[in-house]
Amino acid sequence: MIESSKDPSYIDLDLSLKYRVKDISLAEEGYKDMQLSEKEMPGLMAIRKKYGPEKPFKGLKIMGSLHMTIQTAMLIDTLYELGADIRWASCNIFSTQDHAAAAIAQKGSAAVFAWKGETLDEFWWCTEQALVWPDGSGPDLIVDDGGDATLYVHQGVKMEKDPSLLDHKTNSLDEKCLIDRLRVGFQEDPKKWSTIAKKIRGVSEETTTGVHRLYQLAEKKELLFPAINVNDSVTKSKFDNLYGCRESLADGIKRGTDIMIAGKTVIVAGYGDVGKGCAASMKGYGAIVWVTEIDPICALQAAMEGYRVVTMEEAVPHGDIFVTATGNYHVIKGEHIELMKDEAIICNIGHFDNEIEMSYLDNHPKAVKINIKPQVDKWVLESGRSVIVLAEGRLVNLGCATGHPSFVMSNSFSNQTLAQIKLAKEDLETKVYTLPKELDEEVARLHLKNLSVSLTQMTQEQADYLGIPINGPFKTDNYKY
Ligand code: NAD
Ligand code: 3DD
Repeated sequence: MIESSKDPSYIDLDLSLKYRVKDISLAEEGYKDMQLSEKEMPGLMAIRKKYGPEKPFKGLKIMGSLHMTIQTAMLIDTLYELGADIRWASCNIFSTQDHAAAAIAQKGSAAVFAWKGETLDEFWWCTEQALVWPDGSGPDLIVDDGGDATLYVHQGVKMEKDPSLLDHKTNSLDEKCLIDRLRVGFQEDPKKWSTIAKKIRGVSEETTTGVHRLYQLAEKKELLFPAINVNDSVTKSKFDNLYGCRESLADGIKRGTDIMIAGKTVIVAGYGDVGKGCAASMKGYGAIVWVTEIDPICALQAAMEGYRVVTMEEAVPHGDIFVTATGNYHVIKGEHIELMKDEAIICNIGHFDNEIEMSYLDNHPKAVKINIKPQVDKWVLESGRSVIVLAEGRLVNLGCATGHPSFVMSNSFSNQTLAQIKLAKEDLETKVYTLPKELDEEVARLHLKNLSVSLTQMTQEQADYLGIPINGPFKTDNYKY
């Protein structure tokens, strides 16, 4: 028997809304900030120039679930200029820049439902508002970051096939909010999500964790539509994840705490693309950087770069600042927190908020939370020692700062736009794709001029010697940092 009553925290869909943002009067500031980004986003500008006239998205609806920042506003305007009808939500409750959301809302380039500091109920309401058009139809294409929009559709279809799942009890508030919404949707239309899923041409996924979820769906033969793994374009993960975090991690920590990093011991959990950028950043500030890793190759890389590689257990008594960058679960547990120095700073830069066991603090009868300022909390433990937790364990660079700068996001979002064009134009099989090397190199070329790079042109003799075309595609393994 499916519970008929709506949970009191349930928020009704209102498809008559053109947008819901924190403060529409911030639009002017948003426009100015977007204008400043144009010069820093040469890839997007070039793509608007090249594909704008043909309007590849004409007649197509695009839903986005991606941090609603100034850089994302520039992506939205690019998709709009290429003809799309767009609805947008953020993929994180803290990552929206309210002036960016206001600018998009006022321009009308997308129906946007996003504001900084959403509750989880509001987050899932925004996601559904962005997934459903006023006539009740869904998107043709999805731009996803972390996979929550893809999850919404897949869980909807799953529960329509087996309605008993709507009575599933969970300790996860995130999951509960989603199930509550799916239950109401099912009662209104038991075919809602199956109908929406049938029309979806595909999704392009921005980040490592979202891509991981896609491959898991594909492995279980549960993927409902084609997917393009944007993260593994070299000009995305070896730039955004690496160089983006190299700049935006420090921004987040400093805006949150104003802490001096030099001389401190910083523990970076995970030495993948993001962890490499984080470690380099902290080293650049003069910190002593220790790394934790599970992968022997990444651990060896960290050691060869001069970082101490330790276990979290070895690190906890020494760390002043802890950064998780693993995409994994409970990498910093309650037992670790209890052994940390007084007023150690803990933050996460991975996509989801489960890298730090926040439930240990939230549920501990003797742990007291003192809010210092938005997204900065001091937790006083039973021992009397305290820890400072940033952005409630959610990604610190977007929760406490404004994320990566425009130039590196221009690389990521050029890939996103090219992926969306591929999904719009080609009827693909339902599996996970990556973009061809040629497109990766095209994205790189679009960004060289801004850095006054003079690219060397090979002679035909050299190309013949290497056995590759004179203007590429070039070797594919140069970038394994
Ligand atoms: P990655 O797979 O390249 O690196 C993750 C690393 O963590 C791997 O080397 C893995 O071996 C290691 N790891 C896994 N579990 C571990 C554990 N228990 N202890 C220590 N190390 C462990 O992934 P990535 O591209 O570096 O991304 C990491 C996370 O950051 C993902 O969730 C991704 O979605 C997210 N991300 C965030 C931003 C941002 O702006 N905040 C940008 C890009 C990616
Ligand atoms: N991400 C980081 N900075 C961002 C920004 N300024 N705008 C939008 C998204 C931003 C997150 C991305 O790095 C995303 O690609 C990811 O998480 O991988």
